[in-house]
Amino acid sequence: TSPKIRVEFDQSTGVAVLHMQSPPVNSLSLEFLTELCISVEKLEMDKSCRGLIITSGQPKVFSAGLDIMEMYGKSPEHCGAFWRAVQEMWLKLYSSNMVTIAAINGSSPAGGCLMAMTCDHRIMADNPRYSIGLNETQLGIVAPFWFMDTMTNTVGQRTTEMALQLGLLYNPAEALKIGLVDQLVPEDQVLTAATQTISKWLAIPDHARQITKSMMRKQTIDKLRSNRESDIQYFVNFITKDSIQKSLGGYMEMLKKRRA
Ligand code: CO8
Repeated sequence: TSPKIRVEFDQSTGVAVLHMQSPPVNSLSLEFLTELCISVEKLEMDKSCRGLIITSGQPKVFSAGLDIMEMYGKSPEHCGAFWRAVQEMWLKLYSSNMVTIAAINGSSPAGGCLMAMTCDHRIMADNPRYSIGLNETQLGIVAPFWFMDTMTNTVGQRTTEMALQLGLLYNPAEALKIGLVDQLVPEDQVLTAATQTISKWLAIPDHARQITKSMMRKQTIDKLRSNRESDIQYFVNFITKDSIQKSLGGYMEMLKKRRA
């Protein structure tokens, strides 16, 4: 199979651009997550790489979030392995020492929004057809505590409480207003703007910025690190329930019908 991740590293700036290229919608499958984690880990270990821009190589979509097919009709063992990979992605990105920027050039629901929220700065294409948010309740599922924590850390308690219960998806203007994204730019300028913004972040001494970032995020990260196994157990029990499987099945059908 062709690679789902393409990394371009510019030695002169120390910035890597990670292009997600898993057609049609960059859904986060086990294979995709494994490849993503390996790529990020390689960059993390490369001392010359100081910044990471994450973007999509697919038109109209940043990432559709978790691959629903990895959670639908699968064995508990499979669901467990999948969930461990989702945790790993979040841990790697949220605790990265690099400056991370999400160049959100399309819709970014659920797990896609989570991935964007792990970054230090979010730039979104100013196209009202795109949306971003944690819409889990709309699928009849519950965002795990660390999804909630990440959103709370980004936009605050009250906004998160409302957004999560209603499963809100925000258009770019609304997302900017609540601080879910930091900057809107015309669609064809997302990557250019990310490159400009990252150079400002890179002007700060690395060690001071890195320690500050890790102090700010430590509590949230430790909470998952020390509860990984029970979080996996909880997920597997939840997702394999008949009622939840039924909701997921109905949602997939709705996605397909919507297009027909
Ligand atoms: N997983 C698997 N397949 C998907 C997904 C997905 N997340 N999203 C889209 N697809 C499929 C579609 O079914 C469609 O398949 P087909 O070609 O066979 O009909 C194909 O991808 C293309 O999709 P669209 O035609 O819908 O493409 P559009 O460009 O019109 O729209 C969107 C793109 C906006 C991304 C749209 O596809 C969409 O809204 N997708 C659903 C996004 C979503 O709700 N994701 C939630 C995933 S759950 C999650 O991330 C967190 C779960 C936490 C679990 C906690 C439990 C305890």
